[in-house]
Amino acid sequence: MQLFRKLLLALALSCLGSTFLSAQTEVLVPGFLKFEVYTDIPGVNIADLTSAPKFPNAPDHVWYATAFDSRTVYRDDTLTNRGVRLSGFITPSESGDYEFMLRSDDAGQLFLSPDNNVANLALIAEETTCCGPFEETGAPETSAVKTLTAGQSYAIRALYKQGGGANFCQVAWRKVGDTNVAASLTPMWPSPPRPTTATLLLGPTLYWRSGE
Ligand SMILES: [Ca+2]
Repeated sequence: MQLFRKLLLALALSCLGSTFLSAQTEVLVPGFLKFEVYTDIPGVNIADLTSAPKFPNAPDHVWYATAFDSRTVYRDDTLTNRGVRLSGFITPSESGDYEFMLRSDDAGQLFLSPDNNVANLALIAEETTCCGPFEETGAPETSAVKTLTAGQSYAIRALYKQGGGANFCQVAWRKVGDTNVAASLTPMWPSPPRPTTATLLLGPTLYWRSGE
């Protein structure tokens, strides 16, 4: 019984400690991207989102996406007039040269940092109108080749603006030499990969950091 009480106390302290730490320090949660929603903003352009007074520090909702795919949060097209910021980090399991592809409805932008510092995020791909599949090399929706190192974390971020109709933002990646056509790629998924999708074998780790 004494051992049981000790275990309870240890658990309680652990919970208290976690609560305290979560308010005081950054917490990394593997497998998720932070999904910040800014509602009641008309328009279909990224500037409609970024010029809104509530952006970026006062989102109306904060959710967590389980892939680089807004469909893991918004599973249909019923919601309108909102912008979303997806933020996190990727940690590739294989060093190499990669391209990143963005598709969104409506406009979207994709940013990548050369390191884990969000201050170094830079625009690497852009959808200025909407929709369409993942595009091949050279399209504005597809980044230039980015050389990544296994085990290193890189800050990554996407913005998209939904006016009406279809509502999604998805990001895929492809290692140079991979012969899969861009349009066949599926959105990035955290490891362990889904077993039926060959393009997921690269095994990214997606995660978010609180306070960003
Ligand atoms: Ca739309």
